[in-house]
Amino acid sequence: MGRTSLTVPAEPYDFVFEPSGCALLIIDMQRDFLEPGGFGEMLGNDVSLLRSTIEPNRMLLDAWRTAGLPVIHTREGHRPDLADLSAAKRTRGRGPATIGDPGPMGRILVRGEAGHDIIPELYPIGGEPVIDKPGKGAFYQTDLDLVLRNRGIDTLFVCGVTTEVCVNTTVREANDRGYRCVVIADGCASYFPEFHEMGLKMIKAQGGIFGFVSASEPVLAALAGSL
Ligand code: TIU
Repeated sequence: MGRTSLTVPAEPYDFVFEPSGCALLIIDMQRDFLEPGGFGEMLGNDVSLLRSTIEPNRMLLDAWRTAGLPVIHTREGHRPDLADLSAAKRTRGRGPATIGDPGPMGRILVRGEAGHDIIPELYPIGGEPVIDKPGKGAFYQTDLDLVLRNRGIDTLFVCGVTTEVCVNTTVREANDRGYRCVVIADGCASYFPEFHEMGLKMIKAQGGIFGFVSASEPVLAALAGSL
C-alpha cells in the first residue's frame, strides 16, 4: 500500500489517515468476557451484548490482514503466581469468585488458562503481537508503546470490550502519548448499553477530546477503496 491518505466519515469530523501508520488494536476479546459459560456470564452479565462485536471485528481483521496492515491484540490477565495482581484489584467487586480463583474456563483472568485466551473467531495469527496487560489500559506495564513506535504506528483503530472500561482507558492512555485514535462503535460493546453510548460520547466530545468515533462499514469502505 502506498502513502496515499484516506478519509473516513467519523465524529466529530471526518478522519484523514495514512494506512501505513495505522494499527487495528483489538482489546480483550477474551473467552471469559464473551463466551456463554465464562466469567462475565458467571457475574450475571448478558454476553450477547458483547458478542454483537464479533462479526464487525472479524471483518475489520480480514481487511487489515488483506491490506497487510498491522494488527495488535490485547488480553487482560495476570501471572499464574498473581505477583502482578494488586490487593486492591483482587478484592474489588466482591463477586462470588475473583481473579485467580477457579472459574468455569480455568483460573479467572490468569495467563495460560482457557478463559483468558482470545475467542477463536478473532484468534491472532503469526506476526500479530499479543499484549498481555495486568490493568485496564493497554499501555500500563506493557511494551505496547515500544511495539507501536518500532513499527512507525501513530494511529490506532480501536475495537474490543468493554467500551467504558478497557477501551476507554486505553484510548485515554494513547491520547496522552500522542497517538490518534478512532474507536469503532459497532466493534466495541459493554455489558451496560448506556455505558457504551456514554463511553463513545466521552471520546468524541469537545471536538474529539480523546479521539474519533466511526463504524466498521465506513472504515471497511475506505480501506477497500485503497486496495
Ligand atoms: N476488558 C475490559 O474491559 N475488562 C473489564 O474488566 N471489563 C469489565 O467490564 N469488567
